[in-house]
Amino acid sequence: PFLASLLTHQTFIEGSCWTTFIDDTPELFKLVGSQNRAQKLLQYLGDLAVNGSQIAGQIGESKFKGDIIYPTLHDRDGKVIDVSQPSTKGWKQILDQQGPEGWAKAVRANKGCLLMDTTWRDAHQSLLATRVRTVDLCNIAKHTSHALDNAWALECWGGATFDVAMRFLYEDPWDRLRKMRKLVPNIPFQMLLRGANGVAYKSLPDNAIYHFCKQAKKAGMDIFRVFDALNDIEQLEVGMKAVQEAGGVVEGTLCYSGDMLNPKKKYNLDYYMDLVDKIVKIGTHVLGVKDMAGVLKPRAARLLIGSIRKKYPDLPIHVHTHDSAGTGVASMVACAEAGADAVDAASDSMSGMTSQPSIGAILASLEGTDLDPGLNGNAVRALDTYWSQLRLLYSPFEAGLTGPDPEVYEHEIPGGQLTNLIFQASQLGLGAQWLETKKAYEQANDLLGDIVKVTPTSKVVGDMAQFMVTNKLTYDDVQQKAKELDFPGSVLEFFEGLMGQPYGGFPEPLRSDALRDRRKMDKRPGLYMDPVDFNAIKKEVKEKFNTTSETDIASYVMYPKVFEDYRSFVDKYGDLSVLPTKYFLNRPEIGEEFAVELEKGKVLILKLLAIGPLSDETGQREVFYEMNGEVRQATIDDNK
Ligand code: 3PY
Ligand code: ZN
Repeated sequence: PFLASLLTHQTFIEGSCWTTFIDDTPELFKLVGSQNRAQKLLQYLGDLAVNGSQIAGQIGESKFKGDIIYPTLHDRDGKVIDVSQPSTKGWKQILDQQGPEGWAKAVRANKGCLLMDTTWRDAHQSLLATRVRTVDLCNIAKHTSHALDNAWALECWGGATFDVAMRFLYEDPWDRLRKMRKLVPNIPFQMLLRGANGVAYKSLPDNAIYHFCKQAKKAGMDIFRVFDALNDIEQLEVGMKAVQEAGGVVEGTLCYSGDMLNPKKKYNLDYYMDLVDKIVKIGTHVLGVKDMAGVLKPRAARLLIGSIRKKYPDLPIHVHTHDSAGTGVASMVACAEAGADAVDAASDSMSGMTSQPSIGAILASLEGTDLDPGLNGNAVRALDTYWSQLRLLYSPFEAGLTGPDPEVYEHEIPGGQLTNLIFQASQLGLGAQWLETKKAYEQANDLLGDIVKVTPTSKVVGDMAQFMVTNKLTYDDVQQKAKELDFPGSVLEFFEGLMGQPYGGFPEPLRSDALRDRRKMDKRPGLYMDPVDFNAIKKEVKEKFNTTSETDIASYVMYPKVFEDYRSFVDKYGDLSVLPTKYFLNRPEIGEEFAVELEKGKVLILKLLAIGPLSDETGQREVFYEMNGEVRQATIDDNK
């Protein structure tokens, strides 16, 4: 292709070629580059045509295959809003002008209860296995900047989105953040940070967390909800300090577990108030209350938020919940009435059950009261027409939830994990086993000492539960046979102390019996780790991946293997973030024409022509595509 590009270049044809012509004519290489990219894309499309989607976890094809219809938004006077440009007015401007402290004061002075929309992060993490792609966020970004112009924030990054972007979507999470930021300049961005675990599943050296937060702030992040899965204050402090140093808004967060109203339960009001005191002492701009399983009942919400508000009148409070039991709207309204400054909600079509409660329903409940969130309900509903189509586009990742599960008050499985476990059980056809797993989850939690359950400790309890079901072990069996049992890796890591220290200590003798001669850490894991040697890592990343980007380095430090696999995929297929989701997940019909913009102004018009017969010799097939009027073919291994 390079030779073809050289031979057809006008200067070359005219014979006025000078000796450094090749060096001075970068478009020759660009042509080669885009031809290369086109060929790689063809390879992906060919693979999809022969073998079906390679996106792990996909079951079947999308329920929506039409062209997406974009909403028309109207302002409060009924005038059409021009969405060709994003809105430039919102809480982001106040944050940028006044800094985190000034912004926190302005938030406290605001009469209404603000809403954070979680559709871009937790809602799809909880309902669609975190599979929503950058292109689908960017396509609705300008509309969103108008419809949610008075929102507290858009939760759009962190949590599982970071690794899933690379692991399953073959995208760079940092690229997503930068793109979204450009398109939404007026609404603060919020992310979820797992304290000393960053966005990983166990602790990293402290300097890795500091480096990560600095990059995130630089790429456009504003508010960092920092939690620790065990409410271990030392683990939490690492994340909070890293955000502080990066110049971000610190939302030091307590994770709500159990039932505060039940005197027999471990975590009571005194426990939470003591935790709030500790978070405030470290220094936080906002207090986050994170109800990851959706077990904060309205009456408990009123008591908890009311008590915090009374003790800390100047501290902004931001509450997060999941609607698993169906009480999400009632609980969030109760929080607003008790003095919360902001609560979380998701676009109606992406809300309910294991996701956040419906933004439309919360808006309707608060509209016209002193707590009115200040959003235009018509525009918010219009925005949701986009998400109703997207929900069907991503239907291959639905877990098949059919209704609320008030049993969550017993098993306390966090929203995202509940979806995953149901999905796994239905994939394996284990309906009855699912009921057993739920019961085993409760028992596993008791065995582990009734711990706070959220990523990564929720995985520990889930793994233990599945281990008990698979090996037909009762609660007593586990205790009695602990010295001989081959416990799951995550359980051993938890017992070692790699996820921090649980409130009330580790269960003994189970911990010692399970660990045998493995180490026991009785302080936070970061104290046992050497700092990341960033000079050495930089060299390694340059050698292995030919990049010096600080965000690539941050990805590699957080997830070395995932990053490596992601880069090999991109080497093979190119950057697929440009491919519309419909064609990323589904094979087109024969003869169906579609366009892909490889880069600005470089559009490919593609049409699947035919899939050739299977060659007995090679086990391959030829796939024929028309690409900008020319027939192109790709040779594909048939893996079926
Ligand atoms: C995460 O850590 O990804 C969570 O969403 C926890 O609730
Ligand atoms: Zn959540």
